[in-house]
Amino acid sequence: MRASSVLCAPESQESPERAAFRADVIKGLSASPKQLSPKYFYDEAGSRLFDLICRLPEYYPTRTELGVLKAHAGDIAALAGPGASLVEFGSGSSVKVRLLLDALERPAAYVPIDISGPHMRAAVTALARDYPSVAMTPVEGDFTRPLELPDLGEGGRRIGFFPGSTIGNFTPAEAEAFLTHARQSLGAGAALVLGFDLPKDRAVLEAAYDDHQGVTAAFNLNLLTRMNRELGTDFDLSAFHHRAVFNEAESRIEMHLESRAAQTVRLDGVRFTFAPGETIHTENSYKYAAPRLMGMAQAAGWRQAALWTDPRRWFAVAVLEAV
Ligand code: SAH
Ligand code: AVI
Repeated sequence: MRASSVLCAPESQESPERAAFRADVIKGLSASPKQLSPKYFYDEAGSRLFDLICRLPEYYPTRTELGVLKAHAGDIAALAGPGASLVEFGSGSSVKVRLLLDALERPAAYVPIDISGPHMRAAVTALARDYPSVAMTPVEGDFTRPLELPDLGEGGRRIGFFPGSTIGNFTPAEAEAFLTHARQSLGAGAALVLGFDLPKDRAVLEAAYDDHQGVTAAFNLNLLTRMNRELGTDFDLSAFHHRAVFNEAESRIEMHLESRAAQTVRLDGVRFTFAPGETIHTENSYKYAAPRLMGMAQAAGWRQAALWTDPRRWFAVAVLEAV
């Protein structure tokens, strides 16, 4: 047996996560139109690029949500009560949770959940230094699957935290299913602090997802780099370009990787062909009007306890309570 064929026997050596990634990519590139889940953006480079996106002048969601959270951290603390535990879905660099930890009365625990394990753990190590009295139990995993949450005891209230408008990266049906599962896993008496991006002018939206410096393009194209490295595909990055377009009928920004020419990409000996202009649909970012999302939350067993926006009404933060 040649050494190269040993190196090319991925099925026998790879982790369950890598095997699931491979299977999803084969399925997504075989579909018409071609598509991939945005959860695969977040390897270490993708998580770093996302942090850069958050600081871009065009990417208003992060700083707008931070403003809303700052204005209402005291209200959230009053709703949460003393000794609460926070569970953040898709915690990233754990920046926003600092506002809640600062405002809450004796917060007991913080459980960040993220698919980007090393990035999450580095963020939590820094956070733990600043909040030594808060028990921190990071969970690496996919929050769309059943996850075992650490035992948070019977002390204070359980508060789910789902900021960033990450809920917009699901389809509406997936978003409702997520809200249902979150209510079940957080349990009776829980609350959920949910940040979501509101519909607005197309030009503002498209600039936010296609910035001048090309950081969002790099974030999108990094998915090809990741597939080449982890799965052994032979994507030529210069043969694809980033596209972000607001699909008004669906009220969502779509990100695509568009093929500049007719080309073939190989994975495990299978050839995937691209016509010029054909795309891989890599992300949706739904922009929900508040009544629509609150209707979905209600169907998932939550009642609205509070809803705040910024003065321009670009971004909303809701507090939901389990019915
Ligand atoms: N909460 C932070 C980060 C949002 S970015 C903020 O508001 O700024 C979205 C985060 O969710 C990323 O850190 C990404 O790694 C994580 N993520 C995306 N899909 C995920 C999934 N299916 N399961 C777990 N984490 C996921
Ligand atoms: C994580 N998520 C909410 C971001 C968004 O705005 O949909 C991901 C992102 N994609 C491109 N820029 C940011």
